Amino acid sequence: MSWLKGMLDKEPPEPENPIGIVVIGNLEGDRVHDTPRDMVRKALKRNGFKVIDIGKDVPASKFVSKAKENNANVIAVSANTTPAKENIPKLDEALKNAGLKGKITVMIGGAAVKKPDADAIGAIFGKSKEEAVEIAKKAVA
Ligand code: B12
Repeated sequence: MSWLKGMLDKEPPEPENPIGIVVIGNLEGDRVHDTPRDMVRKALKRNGFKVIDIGKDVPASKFVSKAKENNANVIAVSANTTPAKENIPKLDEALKNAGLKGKITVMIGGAAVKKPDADAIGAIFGKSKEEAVEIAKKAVA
């Protein structure tokens, strides 16, 4: 499977002139599901974004500090387990503490979340990598 996956979906090169910067990770409580995040990261890179991947089981505060540090346009949160979904409100808190609330696009997807979970903190829900690309492109338009 990993051989097949590698053949089908190679890591795209870093874009030479990125159209925007995205920080992506699996929110704290999601310690294993890197496949959905990988798919979204690769789709974003293929579409011209510089993507900073901060990995799995990442606390909300780290998403925000990495976004600030890198002057990112978008925070992309993958939440594929219920414990990760329950940590979504911590993102809102971290954004407010950093003064980034309303100033950066936050998109959320993954098997454990639905639109109302994202709506609750004023984020945008995306159900696929295609929607992730669409949302990120709108954010930098
Ligand atoms: C493969 C898999 C695993 C693998 C992970 C391998 C890996 N390296 O990724 C393994 C076996 C390790 C695993 C473990 C567990 N899993 Co699991 N797993 C799955 C499974 C079968 C497929 C996930 C997958 O890779 N799909 C392929 C991707 C490409 O498709 P996708 O998920 O639809 O992704 C798209 C969208 O979600 C979206 N998207 C994803 N992230 C983002 C982010 C943004 C910003 C946007 C816009 C879009 C977006 O774009 C993606 C690409 O188009 C799902 C069930 C399912 N059918 O989804 C369960 C599932 C996610 N797992 C589940 C669970 C419960 C677990 C465990 C907790 C089980 C356990 N009791 O131990 C553990 C996790 C432990 C932990 N602490 O985190 C549950 C979660 C339910 C919940 N609400 O909590 C699911 C839904 C199964 C189920 N029906 O119960 N799992």
